[in-house]
Amino acid sequence: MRAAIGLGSNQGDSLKILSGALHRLNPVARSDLYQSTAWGPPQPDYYNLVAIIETPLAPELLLDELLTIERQWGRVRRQRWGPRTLDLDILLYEEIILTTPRLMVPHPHLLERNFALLPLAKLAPHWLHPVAQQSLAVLAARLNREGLVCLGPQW
Ligand code: A4P
Ligand code: MG
Repeated sequence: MRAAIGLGSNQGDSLKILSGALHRLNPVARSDLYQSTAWGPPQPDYYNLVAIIETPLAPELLLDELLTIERQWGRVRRQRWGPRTLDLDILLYEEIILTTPRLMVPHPHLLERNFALLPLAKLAPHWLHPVAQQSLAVLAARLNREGLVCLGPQW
């Protein structure tokens, strides 16, 4: 199954942490690295990128795997939308719509976050957002690039 994972970090050695997480995810495709103004309470800028993975895991089990990777990098959950060493979000999972107490897919903020949607739309422009019923390319064209700086492929 194909899933899109958003990676973010704004604490600790972010580039090393993201590179380590990427290694664990073993993606079939990955975006450039971006620096982006924080969304939520005032906090340092984030480093963000997006990865597409092929996984045999069902969405809930994939979430467990992502939480394990987050913990491995010292993630401590405090404030909602607050600073973090590593944040891994399931942005899309095939064209599935899923809402459980632990998991919402597509990610509820994907369409408003340029640091998630723009890199993902570049990797997979024809992927259909199952709620919006439009391709990522069409949806990304609506967003501006405010606060978003592309740092290139990095590793
Ligand atoms: N959860 C539900 N749906 C999902 C999903 N699709 N993917 C649940 C992953 N997790 C999902 O997550 C809390 C719980 O959400 C998870 O345990 C899972 O059961 P969390 O990462 O601790 O999130 P949070 O901080 O409490 O809130 P939220 O809404 O999940 O935060 P986000 O959306 O992860 O946002 N600004 C920039 N520029 N770049 C960023 O990457 N990230 C955040 C965090 C805030 N501002 C940012 C960035
Ligand atoms: Mg999260």
